[in-house]
Formats: sequence, C-alpha cells, structure tokens
Amino acid sequence: MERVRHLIVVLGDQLTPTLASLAAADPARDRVLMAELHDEATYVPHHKKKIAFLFSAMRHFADELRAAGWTVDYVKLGSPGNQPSFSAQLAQAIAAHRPERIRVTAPGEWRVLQEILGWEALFSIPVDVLPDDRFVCSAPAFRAWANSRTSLRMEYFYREMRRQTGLLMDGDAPAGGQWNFDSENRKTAPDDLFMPRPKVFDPDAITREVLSLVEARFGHHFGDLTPFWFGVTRADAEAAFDAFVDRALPRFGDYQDAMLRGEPFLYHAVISQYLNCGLLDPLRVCRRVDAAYRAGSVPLNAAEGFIRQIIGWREYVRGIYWLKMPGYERSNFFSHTRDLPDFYWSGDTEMACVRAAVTQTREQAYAHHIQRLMITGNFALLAGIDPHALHEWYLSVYADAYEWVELPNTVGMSQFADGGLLASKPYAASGAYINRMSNYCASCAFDVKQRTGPRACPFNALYWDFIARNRQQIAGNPRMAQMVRTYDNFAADEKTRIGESAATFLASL
Ligand code: FAD
Ligand code: DLZ
Ligand code: SF4
Repeated sequence: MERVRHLIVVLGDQLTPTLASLAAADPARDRVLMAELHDEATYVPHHKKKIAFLFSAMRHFADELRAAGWTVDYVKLGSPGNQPSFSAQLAQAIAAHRPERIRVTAPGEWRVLQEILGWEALFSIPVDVLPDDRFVCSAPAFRAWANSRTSLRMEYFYREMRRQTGLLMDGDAPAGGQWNFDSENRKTAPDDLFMPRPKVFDPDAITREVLSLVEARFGHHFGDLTPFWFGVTRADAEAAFDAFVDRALPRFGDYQDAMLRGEPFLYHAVISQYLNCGLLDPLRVCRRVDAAYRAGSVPLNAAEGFIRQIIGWREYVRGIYWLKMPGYERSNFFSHTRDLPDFYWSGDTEMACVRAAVTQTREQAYAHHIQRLMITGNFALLAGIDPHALHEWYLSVYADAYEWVELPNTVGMSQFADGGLLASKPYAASGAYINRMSNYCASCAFDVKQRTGPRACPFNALYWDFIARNRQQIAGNPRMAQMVRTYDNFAADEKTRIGESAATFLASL
C-alpha cells in the first residue's frame, strides 16, 4: 500500500470543512481518520440523543468530505477494527497507512489534549496540533487579555469582541449607544398560541441506522432516544438557524429569562448542539443577526442579546476553560459534598420546576439557559451538591455539552465554585424568583409564598439556609451583603425554623 503523507485525525466536534487541519492538507496525498469510540461515548454516560446526534452528524460529515475528494477512513462503532479509544484507533491506522505525520486540530477538551500530546512519544511519528480557529478569540489572545486585567468580567471581554468583529458597531460606538440591553430581557412570557418551535428533521437512513446502534449499545444511558428530530448536516443546521431568525429571534431578547410549563424552547435558538460540533459557524450566525437588525426585521435588544451570548459568553467561557485547566474541574469554594439526588436522573420530585427541567432534559437533551442556571443549578447550589458530581451530570445530559463550555458554566457561573472568578455573585435565588420568571409554581405541590414548614417551597428555606451557612464567604460581596443583613434581621425563632425546614428537606433527599 502506498504510504500516506499526513494522517488527519478529525474529532467528533470538528465537523467543519474549513477546519485548520483540513485547510492545511491535500486530498490527493493525505487521509482522514474519523471514528466512533466506545470510550468517548461512555467517559460520562452521555444522553442517548447526544450520542445519536453526534454519530449521525459525523457519518454525514464523512460523506461530505468524500464528496469533496477526500479519502476518509470512517470507523463505525462495532465494525471490524473499531477500537475503544482515539489512541488505539490511531495505532491501527498508523500500522495500515504508515503516515509521515499525524495532524489534528486542537481538541475542545483538556483530557483529549493530554492524550494527543502523548502520541508523538507513543508512535514515534511527528504530530502537529493546529489551533482551532473556529472561535473569535484564540486561547493565547484570551490569556493575554486576562493577564492585562485585574477583573475578568465577561462584559469587558464582550466589548473587546464587539470592537474586534465590528458586530453591532456604528464606527467606534455600540449600535443604539449602549453595549448591553440585558435589563430589557427579563419579561415573563405569556402563553402564546403561536409559540415558535425549533425546526425538526425526519431521520434519514443514516440516522435510522445510528438510532438502532445507539439503542443496542447505549440503551441503558439516560434520555429518550426518540422522537429524534435534530438536524445532522450543515444544510439542516443552517435551515434550523434560518427558521430561528425568522420566527423566534424578534422576541428572543424580551423573553430570554422566561420559563413556561410545557414550553421547553420558548424563543431560544436551540442551535448550541450545531455550533459546538462545527455544523454552524459562530461568527457567521452573528453576522446574519447583525444584518437582520440593520434590515429592521429584528429589534436591537434581541440582536444584542443573541450576539452577546455567542461572542460574549461562549467565547469567554472557552477562554476561562483553557486559562484555568487543569484543576478548574475540582473547584469547590463552598466545600459542598452532598451527593446528586436521584431525581436529577428520574425527575421524580414534587418540585414542579425541577421536575419540568429534568423531564424535558430527558426527552430533548435540551434545557434553556435559565432552566440550567436557576432551576437545576440553583437547587444544587442551595442544597450543597458536590460541584464535580453536578458537572458530570451537565456534561452527560445535554446534546451541546463539551467540557470547554459546560465546565465554566457549571463550576463558575452556576455553582460559584471558583470563588467568583467568573460570576460577580452566586446565582442563588429563592422561590420568588422562579415564581416571577415562570408559571411552574401555580401547579406545584409546594407553596411558593411559605418560607418554612412541610408545604413551603423548598427553595425558600434552602436559600436562607445557604446565606446563613456561607455568610463568612459571601458577606464581603457587595451584591450579597444586603441578603446577609436581611437574614441577620430575622427573629431568632424564624432562623431556627429556617434551619429546621432546610435540614428536614435535605435529609429527605
Ligand atoms: P440561546 O439561548 O438561543 O443562545 C444562543 C447561543 O448562545 C447558544 O446556542 C450558545 O451557543 C450561546 N450561549 C448562550 N449562553 C451561553 C453560555 N452561558 N455559555 C456559552 N454559550 C452560550 N452551553 C453549551 O453550549 N454547552 C453546555 O454544555 C452548556 N452547559 C451549561 C451548563 C450550565 C450549568 C449553564 C448555566 C449553562 C450552560 N450552557 C451550555 C449555556 C447555555 O445554557 C446554552 O448554551 C443554551 O441553553 C443553548 O441553547 P440555545 O442554543 O437555545 O441558546
Ligand atoms: C462527545 C463525543 C462522543 C459521544 N463520541 C465521540 C466519538 O465517538 N468520536 C469522537 O471523535 N468524538 C466523540 N465525542 C467528542 C469527544 O468526546 C471530545 O469532546 C472531542 O474530541 C473534543 O474535541
Ligand atoms: Fe419550584 Fe418552589 Fe415554585 Fe414549586 S413552589 S415550582 S418548588 S419554586
């Protein structure tokens, strides 16, 4: 067999034809390796829909590459020669093709990077790890930005990204004279007969084969495999994004923080699974939204809110991840150690808000940001759940979850486990917040107005108990000091009732 020049390893979340490792290669002399790997599907027990989505998208991408003239070795799970891990699969490909070099675009996870960095010694072949240029801000550029500052708040980073990209800029000034319209994005959503829905796709023959494989191999994993409606090609992802821009984006800003019973998606884009595996390009989707604003079809608060999530939060959490790994995954500022309650998997709880978030997570491998942050995340924070166990849960259950984006959101934003590197205050809230932003409480077995006692909303006593338990760590935070003072002013018997209610509830977990 003729010797291959470069063997290009394309990872499951690198489904982008302009990927650095492909852009630098030659289809006539180089060969692509892609593989469905048991170890990657199980290092946390990924949701069945997530595995099916990724395997089907990978198979379609391999076909896209072949159509463009590439030779692709695509190793299906369970096919002859399929190995459990990247390294074992690569060893086999090296034996078959004797490449001069291995090339790979930098992975999205520190764990995988460590494995790749061992290949040169393992195989005695040069290995080139090319930067992943599918982000607006490179990891070294973020590090330089971080080193130049005392505070790493997202807002300042975001302004830099606006200047750098020119998105929503009028010359040197932000469009509308304001950088951030978040204060206009906190409306409670009304029940809407014409609620937009994400675009759904019928499984084709490739997806149907993958669904059978996932059921057979990973049937015991969390989550409903069907109905399966995700797009699995670049064209599908673009169509899903177009539908969002037309139908939901105009109201995205207003209802960004809202939650409604029976409405998992509201006015959200439901595109993170496509962005994170490379089927959509973040800068392109932002340019499209900027153009929609300029054309007058989308209000500024919606366009700005959306663009901030992508060139702001998405880029920022990636920067934090590569700045702080390794070690960040073990952050535990409040020393929380409680096990993750079973209802995170079963949904079997009387708390209507938690039940709704977990049930739709099981059904859809999706929950929107406020459900992740203010329901499941907030509950874990108040109840003192071990942040690492929670991190593994979030990494498993969402179709968009990869460690670079999930970990800072969980450990930093939602659990304040990094002590405030990422968030300016803990996102801790009582039932009053959930009641204000949702209609869950009306159908709940608990009473959101009661603070203590057996029928009181558990978020209430847990909230004040959290403040009491952690007053040393949070009293110095200007954004928490008022809550500490409020707690201090409660009568002694009310404090006792709070402590007892919280303890009774926690013991029942
Ligand atoms: P929209 O609300 O429509 O927002 C548009 C896009 O903005 C998203 O597709 C996403 O790419 C980006 N975005 C929005 N918020 C964030 C954010 N905080 N960080 C990064 N990107 C953001 N997002 C993931 O992509 N993967 C994860 O594993 C993930 N884990 C999370 C865990 C926790 C505890 C929390 C609080 C948030 C997490 N997020 C994660 C962020 C956010 O919840 C999702 O990006 C969002 O819900 C995806 O749905 P959407 O496409 O409808 O987003
Ligand atoms: C998440 C995931 C899953 C479930 N399966 C595979 C796989 O079979 N093959 C693969 O190349 N990648 C997979 N991934 C993504 C990886 O776990 C990991 O997140 C990326 O390689 C990081 O860039
Ligand atoms: Fe959630 Fe409390 Fe409202 Fe019930 S009453 S839905 S537990 S916030």
